[in-house]
Amino acid sequence: MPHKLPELPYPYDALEPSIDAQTMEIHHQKHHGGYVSKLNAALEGQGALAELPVEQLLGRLDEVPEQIRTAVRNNGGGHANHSLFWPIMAPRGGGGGGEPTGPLAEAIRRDFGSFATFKERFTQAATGLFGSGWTWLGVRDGKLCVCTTPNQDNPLMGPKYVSCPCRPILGLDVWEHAYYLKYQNRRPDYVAAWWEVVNWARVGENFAAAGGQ
Ligand code: MN3
Repeated sequence: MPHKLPELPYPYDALEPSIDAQTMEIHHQKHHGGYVSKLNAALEGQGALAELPVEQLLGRLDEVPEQIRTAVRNNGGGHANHSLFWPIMAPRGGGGGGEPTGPLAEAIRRDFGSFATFKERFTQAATGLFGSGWTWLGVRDGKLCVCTTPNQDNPLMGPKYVSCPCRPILGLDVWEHAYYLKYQNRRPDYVAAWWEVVNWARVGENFAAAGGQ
């Protein structure tokens, strides 16, 4: 099986009270685990395609045979999205919350005016997204951008598949499975609590790896 469910970098209850332990466990084991096993099933017998790291696979969807392309798009996207999502969170007071520092903080000021303006735009995008999907902070043409994708689409899929082709460095899962047990229909409350567990050090590393400056 080429793709594996990554371990969480913290225990299931580490993000309480922003995200409850039961949601984290089901989300990681059942939802993310399901994407991984369905991706592996779709890629069976696909040779070199099956050996690609998932981020590269998403950038080469055109090369994926048509009969498995939707399965690879949905489940490969789900695997990549959640693999980015877990490490950009950390416990409150244990690396989570606060504001970014260093080059990322400077780039946010440059491209959005202030951290507060960025946070407001990202929050509006996340709460305004209809149905299931993701909100992203990404790097595109050397600039930061905020955008959304439906379903499990990932910005790395490129312009043929997504409206915001960029290198994502921060992602927020706004599928109901990410928050419904604790927040029910109150997505804005989930988004507000999520800011308290964003691991800005990790997002800064993603920014550097994406060539941001
Ligand atoms: Mn999810």
